[in-house]
Amino acid sequence: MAEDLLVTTVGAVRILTLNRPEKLNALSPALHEALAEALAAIESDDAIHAVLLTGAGRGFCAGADLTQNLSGDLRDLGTAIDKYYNPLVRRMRALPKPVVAAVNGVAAGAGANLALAADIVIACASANFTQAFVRIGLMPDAGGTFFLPQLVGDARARGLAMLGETITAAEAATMGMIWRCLPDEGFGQAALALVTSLATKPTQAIAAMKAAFNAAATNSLDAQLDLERDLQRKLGRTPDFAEGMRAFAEKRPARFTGAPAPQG
Ligand code: T3D
Repeated sequence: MAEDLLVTTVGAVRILTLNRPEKLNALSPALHEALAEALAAIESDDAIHAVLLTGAGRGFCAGADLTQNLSGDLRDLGTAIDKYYNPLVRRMRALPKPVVAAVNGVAAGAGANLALAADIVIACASANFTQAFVRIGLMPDAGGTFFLPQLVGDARARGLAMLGETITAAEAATMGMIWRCLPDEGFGQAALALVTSLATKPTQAIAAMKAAFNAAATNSLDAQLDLERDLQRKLGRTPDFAEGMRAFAEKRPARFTGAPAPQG
């Protein structure tokens, strides 16, 4: 049987490919468990600087597997959310490395919100997004009611959630839901190029940005200014900052290593 999640490494990039194409990569318990294991491995691997999340076949992810999830103890949807969806979103947001979602096809329900939990979302022109929950009597989960208003504003978030309409990747980009809509042709290579470029950037700075953007959702301006000061102070002590300054003075591109600041 094919693995539900394909895990490959290209340089400092870990590629996670949801691999249940016959079900548009719907999230089964086994796929959730594979994702949790893969993200835990990335957390503890200093050689991995960036993550690419994508789907096999014509879909990105059709959300919860409606043929598997709704049985046994998972009939209580809160149990499934506690066990799988919330840890997944928390893990992606807390990971001190950038996650790029390359949406290669339909992203529906929790599949759409899984993409939105990434740091940067790109989608090919033929991809689309739908908050499909309302069609089956549910509400957005996997962080949808948090991410959507932040990204597209309250009016559009409510429209998307309550109407459950499908929007194209181009519309998603226009309304600020995703970073960019790219042509279908060469999408895989473009996604890899983007994440490879992210992997060469100063890892500690990217991690600090991620922490700051996460905190901004709930911080006051005062608290956020203090956080920026504290994080920048730490970055000022990293070898990557020293390298960035040297490279500037020498008029050459910086070669970052991602090494942490020396202790003390
Ligand atoms: O249970 C919990 O864990 C709680 C958490 C819930 C979170 C959620 O995500 S709820 C929302 C779940 N997702 C959906 O409601 C979307 C269901 N799928 C669709 O509406 C449509 O499939 C799509 C709009 C995504 C795509 O439509 P289309 O016409 O391009 O493809 P299709 O023909 O509908 O699907 C292709 C196959 O994938 C088909 O199988 P078949 O008939 O060829 O054997 C279809 O049944 C299967 N498939 C699609 N989505 C799912 C799925 N199988 C299982 N689960 C799915 N979510």
